[in-house]
Amino acid sequence: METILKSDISDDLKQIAQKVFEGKRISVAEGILLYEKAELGYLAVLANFVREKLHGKKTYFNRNFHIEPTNICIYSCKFCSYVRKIGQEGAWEYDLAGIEELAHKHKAANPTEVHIVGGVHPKRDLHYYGEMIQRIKAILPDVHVKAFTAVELEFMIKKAKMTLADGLKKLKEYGLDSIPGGGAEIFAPEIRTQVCDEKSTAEMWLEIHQTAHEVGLPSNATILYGHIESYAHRIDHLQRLRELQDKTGGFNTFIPLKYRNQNNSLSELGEVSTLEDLRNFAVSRIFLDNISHLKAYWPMLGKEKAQLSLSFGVDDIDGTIDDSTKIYSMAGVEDEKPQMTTNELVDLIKSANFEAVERDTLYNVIKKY
Ligand code: V47
Ligand code: SF4
Repeated sequence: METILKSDISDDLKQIAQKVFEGKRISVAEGILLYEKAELGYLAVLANFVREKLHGKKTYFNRNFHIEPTNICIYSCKFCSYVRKIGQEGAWEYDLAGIEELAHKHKAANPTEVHIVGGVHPKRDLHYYGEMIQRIKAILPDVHVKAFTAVELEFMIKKAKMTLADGLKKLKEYGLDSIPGGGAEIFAPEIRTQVCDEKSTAEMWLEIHQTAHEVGLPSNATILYGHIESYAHRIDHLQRLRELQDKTGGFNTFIPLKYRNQNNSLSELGEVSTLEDLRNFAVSRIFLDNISHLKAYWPMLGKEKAQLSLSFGVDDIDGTIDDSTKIYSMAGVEDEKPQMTTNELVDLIKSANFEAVERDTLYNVIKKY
């Protein structure tokens, strides 16, 4: 740290380092400056300082699987490789019996979490998904149900003609335990309207998460980066999350999702470099001083890059997955069958000199390795 403060870097970057070491919040302008001017090694030192202050060397993972009930969606986000319309080739929709089969199939792996995420199906409302949760919990009574992006929630609650608060309370009664971070994409309207014009607005996404926190449902947050957004747009996104977190404290984890470019309408854009991924993790860790955890979602990033990210502020690499998600293989990620055993996750973490900790969804420690 001393070296950073004395070294040959600009005064504005030194001031940012000073603030970070003193535990002070950095401003929007300083966040943009970090993206634009700071070298990777410099970002790594600052991000790792924040990470170690919060979590030491602990690196979290869980035993989870996904259920993707359907890829049929009323929207057509330009970055989405997974969406299909009713009757289109490649469309799928599980009925409730099919969902029960999936729960049975994954039971043997003894998961602590099921993550449910899918398209916004035109015919299904809150009560259908409520029954889905109940049937899953009848098979897996102790599993934590982390389900439905704000975009799916907005539609299913409106379709059931309920207010946001009543809809979320009702889902909680059905057994919903928390909300995943998807659907946030990028909040800045000038970019959001270009990449996902039709789906929930930024304001609606934030209102749903605020309401969820108020009714006692914790949640995660994401950003979709590496397409047509600028650094200022990324910081604007982080700033809106930081503001909401100041109000509610309901976010557990922030998950930057790298735009993957196969089989979608933005394919010609290409993908950003690993260097950019690491810079993005580091700036997120430094800027978001009030969200405890930073996750590298390995099915999206790849195992080795997820491991590398642990030195750039990341303290969580998601879970075993058990080959249960198609979102990323359809967008071009090499790993066609995403699954890791507990031992593989532990090895990945330990071989990078971090401490592996199995957690539940809310970061209660299950086992230290
Ligand atoms: O909102 C869609 C993203 C998200 C692409 O809360 C894409 O723990 C990259 O939110 N390239 C859904 N990303 C997944 C999600 C998530 C994943 C893991 C953990 C958690 C959590 C949440 O997937 C969507 C969208 O941003 N996405 N297409 C693509 N081509
Ligand atoms: Fe639908 Fe989600 Fe794909 Fe957008 S990202 S088209 S909301 S499934």
